[in-house]
Amino acid sequence: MSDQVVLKALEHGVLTLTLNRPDKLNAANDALLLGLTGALREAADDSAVRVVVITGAGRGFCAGQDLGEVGAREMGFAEHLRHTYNPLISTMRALEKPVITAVNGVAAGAGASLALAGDIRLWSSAVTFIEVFSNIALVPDSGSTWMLPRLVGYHKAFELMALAERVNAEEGLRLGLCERVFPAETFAEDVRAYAEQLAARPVRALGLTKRALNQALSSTLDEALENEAQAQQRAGEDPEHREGLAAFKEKRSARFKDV
Ligand code: T3D
Repeated sequence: MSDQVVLKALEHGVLTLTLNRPDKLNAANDALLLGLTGALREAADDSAVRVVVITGAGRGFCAGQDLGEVGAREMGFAEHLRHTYNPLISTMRALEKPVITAVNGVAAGAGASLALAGDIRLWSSAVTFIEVFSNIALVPDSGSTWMLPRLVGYHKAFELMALAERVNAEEGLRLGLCERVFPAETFAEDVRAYAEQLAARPVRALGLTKRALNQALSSTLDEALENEAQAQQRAGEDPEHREGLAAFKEKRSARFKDV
């Protein structure tokens, strides 16, 4: 077993980042958080990376902050969040490439926030999702207060946070916390196939789409229309668009990976 807390593997345009502290359900220490953020920043500049997958080793996805480290550190909570979790979530949201959170098992606390922060959330049938913060009398962080009410509405978000209710995969799909649920037995293969399918799409256009959607979450309609115009100008000048048009005219599948 590697002693690296974040494992990296690049195959067929898919960079898989695996949280690797399985004995603690991948509870996050600073090395894991800073390592994951650093790997995402590197992925931004690496043209070989078309899609990023974040997943966990062992039976957990991420159990949130490593509680063994909280008492030992000198930083206050706010400073710690600004140093670790906040840059991680901001980097994921700003990365102009699709990020899949492949949630293989329990996702709790900041691990639940991380699970929600993907552009596409794929869950194993074995997932338990818990906004667990109130069990230790903390406040949801790492973007949960922003993301969860947008997905389920204010009232359900408050209930999930107040009671730290366990959400299983069936309920998570119903609530819109994930896009797909795959059987636990075939989860790794199903995620790989899904990610490779996504990597064959026009990923620069998808990056611009991601940016425009994120801008639109806090803009007026007129601002969104202008952002779309600027993004479309860039997409329209990209070789991906020429390949898409050529493929349409030649009645064949587009080969976006080649351009
Ligand atoms: O500035 C800041 O740092 C603030 C940021 C806060 C962000 C947060 O994420 S706060 C929330 C922190 N997380 C939690 O409170 C979750 C604590 N864990 C649990 O409630 C349960 O472990 C789970 C519900 C996640 C899973 O339960 P279960 O029964 O499937 O597993 P388990 O037996 O409890 O855990 C397995 C092992 O992982 C166990 O170790 P052991 O006894 O086998 O040696 C357990 O102690 C360890 N573990 C689980 N979660 C954490 C952890 N170790 C450290 N930190 C954890 N968060």
